[in-house]
Amino acid sequence: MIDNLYKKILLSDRLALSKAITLIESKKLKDKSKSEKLIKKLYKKSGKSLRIGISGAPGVGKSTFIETLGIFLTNKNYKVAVLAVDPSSKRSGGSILGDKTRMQELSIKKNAYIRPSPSGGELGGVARRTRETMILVESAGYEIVLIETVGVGQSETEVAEMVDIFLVLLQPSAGDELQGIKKGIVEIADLLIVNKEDEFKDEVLKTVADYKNALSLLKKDKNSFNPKVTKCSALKKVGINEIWKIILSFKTLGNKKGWIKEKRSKQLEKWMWNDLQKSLFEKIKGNKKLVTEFGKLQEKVSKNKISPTEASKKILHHYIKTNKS
Ligand SMILES: Nc1nc2c(ncn2[C@@H]2O[C@H](COP(=O)(O)OP(=O)(O)O)[C@@H](O)[C@H]2O)c(=O)[nH]1
Ligand SMILES: [Mg+2]
Repeated sequence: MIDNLYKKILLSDRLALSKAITLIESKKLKDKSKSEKLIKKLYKKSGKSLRIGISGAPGVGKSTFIETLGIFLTNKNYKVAVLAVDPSSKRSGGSILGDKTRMQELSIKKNAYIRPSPSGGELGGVARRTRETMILVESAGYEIVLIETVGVGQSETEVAEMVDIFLVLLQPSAGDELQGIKKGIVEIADLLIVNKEDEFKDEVLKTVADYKNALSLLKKDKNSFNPKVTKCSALKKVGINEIWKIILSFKTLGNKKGWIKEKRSKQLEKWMWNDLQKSLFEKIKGNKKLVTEFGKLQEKVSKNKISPTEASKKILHHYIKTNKS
């Protein structure tokens, strides 16, 4: 089954791709070893796309923007995959892409593949599955991967850590308050885009100027891409060409100077340690011989008899001892 999926994915078979992603998202134990095998086989075939993350507050226009950019790119004959990381999808019952009829125009394009966010599980799990889905779509020949995430909590950082270029969409504002600066978003964004210029022309101009001004105060780094600020109307499809030009200049410069490669290396190293952290934790917590012992320690912690640090040290100690014998 895996060999068959493998071959078909390399031929860009959509059905095989969807089946493989479902396998990766599955929580069944028997699927886990299969999906691991598949990822291992495909891993070397992946990595050739340009990975773009898109973030921003709910309602700012991310989905609209992704559809507009996606159509623009498929019209240029690029193969485009759209993925989503949405930690809130469990609560709301739907995902940020799944509930949308808005991407209809993109979804019928032959060169586009849209996959809604896997629902359920904690963010770390969703992020891992998105990374693996990225390996699959890249193996299937998708040249540009767009990943949407809501600008809430950890999901932004998680996505920034799996893409080459990170875009943040901003709401035009008439006030002085710069939401992004406050949240530290500017530090991880490569490109800030103020959306809805069709409706809020003056506010958009003001917001762009404010962000440009704020960015000019930040320290410039010769060895990386200095973040840019621009505007668009995702709805009316205005400004997309300019945005694509900025992305391409980022790509060209990044390849020339080696940042993109460097960024990916760092991301992979981090992924390895995160993975170890997760699997080690699962191994320790799932150790049947130690369940009673851990239960006792947990109780002591909750009754404030020993500190959490002391208890966690004891757990690790127990675990190492059990594995020696
Ligand atoms: N006027 C205007 N409305 C927009 C634009 N882009 C998105 N919207 C609207 O903003 C709302 C939220 O858009 P959506 O793409 O779902 O935002 P998301 O939550 O960030 O994904 C929808 O009603 C869109 O039609 C734009 O460029 N101009
Ligand atoms: Mg959306």
